[in-house]
Amino acid sequence: MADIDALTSSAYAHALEVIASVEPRIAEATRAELADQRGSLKLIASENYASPAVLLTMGTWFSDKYAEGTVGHRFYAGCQNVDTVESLAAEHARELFGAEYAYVQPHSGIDANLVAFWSILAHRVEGPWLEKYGAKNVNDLTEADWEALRHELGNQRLLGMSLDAGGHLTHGFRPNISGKMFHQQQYGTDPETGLIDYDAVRAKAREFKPLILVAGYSAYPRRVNFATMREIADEVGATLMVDMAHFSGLVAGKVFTGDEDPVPHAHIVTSTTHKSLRGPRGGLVLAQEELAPSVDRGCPMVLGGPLSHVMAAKAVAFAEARTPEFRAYAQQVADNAQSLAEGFLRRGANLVTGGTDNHLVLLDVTSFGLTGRQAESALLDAGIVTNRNSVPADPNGAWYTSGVRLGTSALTTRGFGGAEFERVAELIVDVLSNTEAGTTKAGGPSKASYSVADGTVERVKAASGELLDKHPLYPGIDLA
Ligand code: DSN
Repeated sequence: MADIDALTSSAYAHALEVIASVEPRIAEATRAELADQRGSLKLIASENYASPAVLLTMGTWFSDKYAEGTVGHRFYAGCQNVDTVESLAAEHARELFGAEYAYVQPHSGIDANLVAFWSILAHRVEGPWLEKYGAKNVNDLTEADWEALRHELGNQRLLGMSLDAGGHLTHGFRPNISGKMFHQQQYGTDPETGLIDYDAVRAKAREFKPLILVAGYSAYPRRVNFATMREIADEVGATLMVDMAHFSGLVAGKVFTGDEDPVPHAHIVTSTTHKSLRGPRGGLVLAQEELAPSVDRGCPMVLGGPLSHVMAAKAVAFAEARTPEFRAYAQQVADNAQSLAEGFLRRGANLVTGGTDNHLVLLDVTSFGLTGRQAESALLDAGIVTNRNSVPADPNGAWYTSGVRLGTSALTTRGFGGAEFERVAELIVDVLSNTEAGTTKAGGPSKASYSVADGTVERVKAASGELLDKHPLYPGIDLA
């Protein structure tokens, strides 16, 4: 059996030499990035560490091939090997998630959502319209009919979770294209519990009658009942679209099953592939059979040419996610989030919804007298990488915010368990309780400046260094 660590180490050492022969500063920045990632506590809930096999798959000549279209139906010649890659990635995705159809071309989560929006519009609005006019495609319509169809396509409704309740920008947030291309309304969470109130979602859906009901989140620390969401969608004639970008690893790893697994319940499911799923950066759409023909038009309808090297890496990552080891990993991600939350609660910190049952924790930092921005910066000084995040009805808005979002996917990949996450909570509370908000030049309270008490950064860095040394990142890669 080959020594995979030795091969990986040698592959990267040689690759960096080749890069340095052309642009040494890029080779240097690449080395520095590995050192930074190795030396910090990465708690950004949307990040992870892909395996060397996934990373290496992205660095090949598949990058050089154009392949617009779909498997066996390309706008370019010579796509036989891309067809192999795309078919394999789609097959793995279908089997991993038990989906009827998988589309692996989206370059990102936002692209995946755009493909889903357009495929729903094509299926629900454009298709019936063309049928009414006996037309095969829009080129067969008169100019006046085309104008009317465009009006109809641009006049549809979308109901999604609001950004400050934990939804994503692309779920109808007004400044995002999704909030401009649809008439949108948003559902929030219960002001007391911070949880989704399904009766309130139902009431809003009955009143608003959306074409698309979007479920899923990027900063909601709880599970969602997708069976109930589907009931609501069916009741009002909506298409249920679930964006599982954040928790697709927990779906793949069978932590979320039954009503918590979106795939059997939603008409269409979108995801990224690099968050809890631990693959390359990219997007994915899973759909029920009836939507497959319109999803298949994603490129060139919405997307540029597929990134064949990334589709290849998706195939490798999906193969990894089908193993028992990945299931154990996914369960550990959820268990570790519990340990992190309990560590905070034991120290009197406030968590949105009072805890978690997925991979993320949303810490409300107002009790420390800080904004999210101050907390994020102070933590970074101490080598703890997080991102500030709004809390529901956030008084500090989306820029300064009142929260910090923390996820367990990346450090679980490094091998952190419950005891380590309990210690991480202790270190974060140590930093925040030793940080003071600053003042503006005019002497008023600042939302950005802060000061950390002497000795805190050194103390916390030393403690986190011990944790990181016990669980090295990419131990097989030695670039010395
Ligand atoms: N940037 C991703 C996140 O952090 O959740 C979503 O777009």
